[in-house]
Amino acid sequence: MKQFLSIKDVEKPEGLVQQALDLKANPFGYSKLGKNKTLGLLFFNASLRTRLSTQKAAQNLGMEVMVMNMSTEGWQLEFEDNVIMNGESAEHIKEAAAVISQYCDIIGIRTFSGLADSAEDYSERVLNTFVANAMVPIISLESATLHPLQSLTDWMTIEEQKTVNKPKVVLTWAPHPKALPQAVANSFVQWMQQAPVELVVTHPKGYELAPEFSNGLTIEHDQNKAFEGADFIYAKNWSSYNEYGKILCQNTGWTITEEKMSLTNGGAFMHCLPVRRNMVVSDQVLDNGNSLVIKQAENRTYAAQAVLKSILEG
Ligand code: SN0
Repeated sequence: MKQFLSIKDVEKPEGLVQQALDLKANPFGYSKLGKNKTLGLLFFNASLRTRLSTQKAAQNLGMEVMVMNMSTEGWQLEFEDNVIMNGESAEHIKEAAAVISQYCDIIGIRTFSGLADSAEDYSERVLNTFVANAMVPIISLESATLHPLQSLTDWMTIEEQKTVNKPKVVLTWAPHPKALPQAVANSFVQWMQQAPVELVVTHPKGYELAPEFSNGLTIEHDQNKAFEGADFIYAKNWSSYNEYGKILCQNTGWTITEEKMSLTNGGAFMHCLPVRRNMVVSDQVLDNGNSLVIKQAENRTYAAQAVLKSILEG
C-alpha cells in the first residue's frame, strides 16, 4: 500500500481486515519489520484512541514514534499558494511537509472539518496539501470527511463478533449537543458497502450524507423499524450535510436505549468513542454485556498495525 487516506487506497479491504485479525492473534510476529523506521504523528485536533493505538501499533512493529500537537506546539501553517505571509501563519506547508519527511518514514495526520463550508471540508485541503508536499507515505488519522482507521476497525470488530454469515448492520444517527463532522458516518458506509453485511442507515430527515456516500444506501427513517432484526447497532451523531454543519434535531427520542436494543436480534452496540452518555446512548446499553465499544478501541491497535505493515512492505 502506498498511502492510507480512504478505502480507495486499499486493494483488498477484506484482506486488510484479515491481516488485522491475524496481527491481533500474533502482535509481535513482525516486530523487526519497522526497525530503524520512524512514524510521525501530527495532530491538528484532540485525540485519545487514535494517538495511543497508532503509537502502540508502530511499537509492535519495532518502529520509533514521534508525536506532535500541531495546533498547540507547531508554527501556524499556511496552506495557500502565492500568498504574502504577513498574517498569523509562520510557516508554509511546503517547507513543513518537506522537513517532516526528512525525519519520518511514514506520516500520520489528524485534521478536522471546519463545518462552515462543505466545499472547503470536502476538498480535504490540509490532508491533500500534505500529500502533495511530503516525500513519504501519508496515513489519515481522521480527516475532514473520512476516518478510515476507524472503519477498518469496525469491519474487523464485526467480522470478529458476528454469529451469522451476513449480519444486519444498522448505522443510526443519535442526538448530540454539538455539531460534529460526517467523517465517521461517511467512512463507515463506504467500508460497509464492500463488507459482507446488510447495511441499513437510519436518521431524521435532513441528515442525508453527501451524495457520494449516500447513493445506493438503504435508508429507513423510522428508527424502530430499522432496528428490527439487527445484529449490530452502530450509533453516531453527525451534523447536516445539506444545511452544512447545522444541528437540525436534538430529539432524544433517537437516543439508543435498552428498549430500542430489544427490537434487535440480540444486537450488539457499537460506537467509535468518545461518546456522550445519555445523549447518544443510555448508561444501561453501554454498561451491559452487549456493548462492543471497548473491544472496538482495542482493535484500533491492530487495524493501525495492519495499515503500517502494508505500507512498510509496500
Ligand atoms: C469526533 C467526530 O468526528 O465526531 C471524533 C470521533 C472519532 N468526535 C467528537 O469530536 C466528539 C466531541 C464531543 O464534544 O463530544
